[in-house]
Parts: sequence; C-alpha cells; structure tokens
Amino acid sequence: MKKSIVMLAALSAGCAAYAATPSVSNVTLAQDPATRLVTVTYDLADADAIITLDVLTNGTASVGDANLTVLSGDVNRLVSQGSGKKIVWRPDAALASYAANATAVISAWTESNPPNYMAVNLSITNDLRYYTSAEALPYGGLSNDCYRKDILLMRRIPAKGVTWWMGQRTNEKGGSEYKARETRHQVTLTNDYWIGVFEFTYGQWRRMTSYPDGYFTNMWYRETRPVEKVSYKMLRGTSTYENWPTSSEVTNTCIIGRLRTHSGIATLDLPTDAQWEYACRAGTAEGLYSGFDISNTGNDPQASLLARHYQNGGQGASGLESMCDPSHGTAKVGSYLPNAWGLYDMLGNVYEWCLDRCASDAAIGAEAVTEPLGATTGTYRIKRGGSWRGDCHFTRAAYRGANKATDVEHSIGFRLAARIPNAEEE
Ligand SMILES: [Ca+2]
Repeated sequence: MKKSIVMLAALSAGCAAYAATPSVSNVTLAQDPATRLVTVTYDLADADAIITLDVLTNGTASVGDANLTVLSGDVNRLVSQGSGKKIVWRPDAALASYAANATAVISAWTESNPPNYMAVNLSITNDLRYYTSAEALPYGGLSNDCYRKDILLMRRIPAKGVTWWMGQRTNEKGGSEYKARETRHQVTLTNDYWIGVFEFTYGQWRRMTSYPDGYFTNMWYRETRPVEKVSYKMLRGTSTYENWPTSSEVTNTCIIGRLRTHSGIATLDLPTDAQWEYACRAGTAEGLYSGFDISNTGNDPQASLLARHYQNGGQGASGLESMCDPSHGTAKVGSYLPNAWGLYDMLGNVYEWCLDRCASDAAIGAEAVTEPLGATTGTYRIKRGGSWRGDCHFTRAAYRGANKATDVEHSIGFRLAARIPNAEEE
C-alpha cells in the first residue's frame, strides 16, 4: 500500500463576491493490495460543491475519464462541507499497477459552474450525478440504453454572454421558401443551460407517469424512441401552458411539473427557440451541424448521416406504419451522428417543441436581441428540427415551424432544458 502525494484543485465560480468558493484539502489515495480497490479521502470547506475525481500517474498523466467510471461515495454529486469525505474507485485490471503510484485530483465545482454532464435518475428522487465528459459515464456509457430509458442525461451548453448568428445564411439551399421566418440576426443568451443529450423517450415518460398515447404500438421497440403525440399544452399543464413568457410556472401534474418535483431542478422546461438553435448549431453556421448545407431538399445524403427523415427510413414499406421496427418509423434516439456538443437527433426523428409563442407565419426580425422569449400573444408555438415525417429541407438548423399549442401530432416530441444559475444568483 502506498500513500499518494497530496494534491488538490478547486475550481471557483469565477465570481467569489457572490458565493463562497469551495476549498479542498488533505487529499489522500491508498490502494488495498488484496482487492485493488482504491480509497481517496479529502476535506471540503467553505461551501458545498459538486465533486469529480481525476487520478494522475507519475504526477502528470491522467488515467483518463474512461478508466474512472466505477466510483462510489462522495463523488459525482453535490457533497456537503466536512472532513473525511471518501471515494472508492475500482480501477480496471490493466491499471492496477498504475494505481499504486497514483495521485488523486479532486475538483470542486459550484452549481453555477458545473461539469459538462448531468444525469437525472428517473427512479430515485433528487438523485443528480455529474460527470466531466461522456467517457466518464458509468454503466458502459452512452451505448447503454439506461440513458435512453432510466436516466435523463443533460449536457451543459456554454452560452452565457456569447453573441452568435441565429437564422439562415443568404440563400441557403432548402431555405428559399422560409426566409421570413429564418431572418439572420444576432442573439446573446444570458446563461449557460442544460439540454437533453437525447429527445425525451417513451421509456422516460413511463418512469414518470403512465404511458403516453403515442403513435407507435410496438411496446418493446418504442421504449428507446422519442415520445410523440404530446401537445405543448400536455407538456406544460392545462391551466398553466399559456403562462409563458409571463411566467415559467407549470402544474405539478404535467410531465414537466412532475420532473421538476422529482429532480429538484426548478428551471427544468422546454428550451426557448434561441436556446434550441444555439445548442443545435454547436458553433456552426451551415444548414446542417456537420458543417454542410443540404444539396437535395428531398433525400439529402449529408442530412441522412445526422437525421431520421421521411426518405431514409421514416416511411416504411407500407407507408406510415405504427408497428415500428428498426427499419422504419422514428429511430432509437442516438442512432445518428451527434453535433460537436454531443447532442443527438437535434435534426430529424421528431420535431421538438420550444417554449416560444410565434408571430403569424413565424416571421422574425433582423435586429440583435438578448435572451429572446418569443411573442407575448398567439396560439402557435415553435417547433424545431424536422422529423421522420418530412423531407430534408425541414431538417436544417435554421428551419422554424409552428403548431397550435393544443395540437397532438405524431411528428412532434420534445427535449428538456434547464437554465443554469449565474454565480450572482447562487
Ligand atoms: Ca429531433
């Protein structure tokens, strides 16, 4: 058994005037030679903090997030201040010899500056786990369908204070009919936010309440497919859905209200139209988040790499069959290439409801705006990204469609978002 060199790292919120900065000390690492289990201890002072662990070999080289997935104890969650905090790590067999010469690095993150991934357990209340990368996820990572059925996995989007271009560049292929609703303009968002890595699925819905009355009838296959036939009104509450943008309040019994109560995340909601497009683009300006424009408005080869649409499997051999299987209908979420922030199916599969009401015909202005919340009146709400029911001119980052808030459509589902508080709000 060998003692570690004591190492510590505390990441501040960047604005210590508003909230105490957590500090970590007395970090130790020891390995049991019989079981190979590694125990890390530390003290946390000045503020509660989200804790993540890295392990270095030879003082500098990280063992890598993919080798730090079997952890228990005071790690990957919000930890209360105190001494003698304890983490147990089971290293991979190949790392057994490294662990004996390792040093532990504890990072303490504030709630206004969290790690990149948050996992919400849909079976246990108030169980939020945090990870620095997708590689650090337990249970085998994203390939495990638990992230499509049992866990709501969200990605932090670095948006605070960033000014970017929303809308269609000049004469984008596939966008000529929609220029008025895709007018290019500058947008600045005031907060970072979480957004779902995947569209919300039948399986996730079932863990919060009874099954939705969706279009697809294959009980096993649809568990990992996006929910559809859910209206904006159903998602945000019969008596509260019209509140936005005056208020973000929803009832406790609608799905978003249930998820807020279950998770303890008060800001959980649909994304705004601008949050959705910023997350979809992930820094790109082209029609597709891969950096290409579409070349075919019907069945486009580049869009087919990213999106389930009507012409690459949306339509089955007998048309729009409700008994979906892997060959047609909606796709299992995460079947196509993600964007640079690791978000899947932002284009295609199902349209995604956004919070915003929209003006007539969804027309949008050219003036620069900060944190836009949509029109203040109107019965229509924005939907984004195209779907399994449509051609590729809809599966563009700029395309903005709309439906009535009461519409129940087999092409429209949703993904969740949650505003991250700024340091001064803590
Ligand atoms: Ca989608």
